[in-house]
Amino acid sequence: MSTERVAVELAKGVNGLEKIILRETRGSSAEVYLYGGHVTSWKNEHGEELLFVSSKALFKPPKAIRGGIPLCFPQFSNLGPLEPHGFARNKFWSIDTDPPAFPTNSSSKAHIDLILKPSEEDVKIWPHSYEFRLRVALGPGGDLMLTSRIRNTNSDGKPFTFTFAYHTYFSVSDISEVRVEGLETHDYLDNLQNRERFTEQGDAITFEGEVDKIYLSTPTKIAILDHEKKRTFVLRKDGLPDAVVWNPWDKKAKAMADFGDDEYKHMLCVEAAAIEKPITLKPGEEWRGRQELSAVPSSYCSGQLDPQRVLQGS
Ligand code: TA6
Repeated sequence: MSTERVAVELAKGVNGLEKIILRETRGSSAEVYLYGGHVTSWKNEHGEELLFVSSKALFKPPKAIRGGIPLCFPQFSNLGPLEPHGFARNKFWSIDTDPPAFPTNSSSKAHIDLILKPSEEDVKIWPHSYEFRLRVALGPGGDLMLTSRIRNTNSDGKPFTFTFAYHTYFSVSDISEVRVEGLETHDYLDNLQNRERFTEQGDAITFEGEVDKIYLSTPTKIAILDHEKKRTFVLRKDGLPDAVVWNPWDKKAKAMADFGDDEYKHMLCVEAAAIEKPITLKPGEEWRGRQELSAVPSSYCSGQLDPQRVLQGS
C-alpha cells in the first residue's frame, strides 16, 4: 500500500492535537483525536465528508469538540451530578497497544484501539476505577464501526452505574428535507418538556423546529434519509437500546459559541444510547456497546430509498 494509503497513521491535527487517520483500500477514511477519543471525520470513497463538525468547533481542552462523534460517559446530559455528558469527551485517551482479543475479526486493517483509564484526579470526581476501550474501524465497504468495552476494575468490590451515548453529528444537506425512519410509534422523553413521556406518531420524523428527544427501546436499526444528497445513513446498534434525536434549530444555535448560527440546517444528531436503564457493572464485569454507520446512495426511483426495505434488509 503506497504511503498515501497507509491504513493507520498518527498525525498532528488542529492546534497540534494528536489524531489517528484511518484509510480503507477503496478510498474511505476516518479521523480520531486522542483528545476525547473523538471521531471528527468519516469520508466515503469519493472523499465526501459524512459527519458534521462546526466551523466554530474549539479543539481546545477542556471544551469538547463540537461535532463528529463525542462520547457521553459515564453520564448522559445532566442525568447526574457530573458535568453535562460526563468527562470521557474531554479527556486525553491513549493508544491501546495490547487490547484484549476482539470479539469479531475484521478483514480491514483500518482500525485503532484507544483506552481511557482514570487518573488520581479523575477518581476524586468519579470514585471508580475502570478501563474504557474504544475500537474505531472502517469496514471494506467504508462502514464506520465504534465498539466500546467498559470494564469495572474497582479493587474495593464496589459496582458502578453509568449512562452512555455515541453523540453522532450527521452531515445533512438541508434539515427540512431529512426524514428519520425506524422510530415511529416508539415512546420518547421530550427534553423540551421536562422529559415528559410521549409516543411518536406513526410516520417518519421530519424537522421544522428544535428537537431534543430520547427514544426508548428502539429497533437496532435506524435510517436517516437525506433526499437532496440522495443518501441514506443506516445506524445499526448493539447493547444501546435507546436513541436520542437532536437539532438545536436557530435560537439554541445562536446561543452556542462553538456553533454557527445557520449550521443547524446542515446537521442532525442521532445518538445510539443507553439512558433509560442505566448500566451497572460489578468489579470484573464488562459492558459492550457498538454502533455501525453506513451511508448508502439512494433515490426513491431506485427503490433503495424505500426505508422499510432499508430497515427490513440485513
Ligand atoms: O443529545 C442532546 C443533548 O443532550 C441536547 O440536550 C444538547 O444539550 C446537546 O446534547 C449538546 O450538548 P453539549 O453539552 O455538547 O452542548
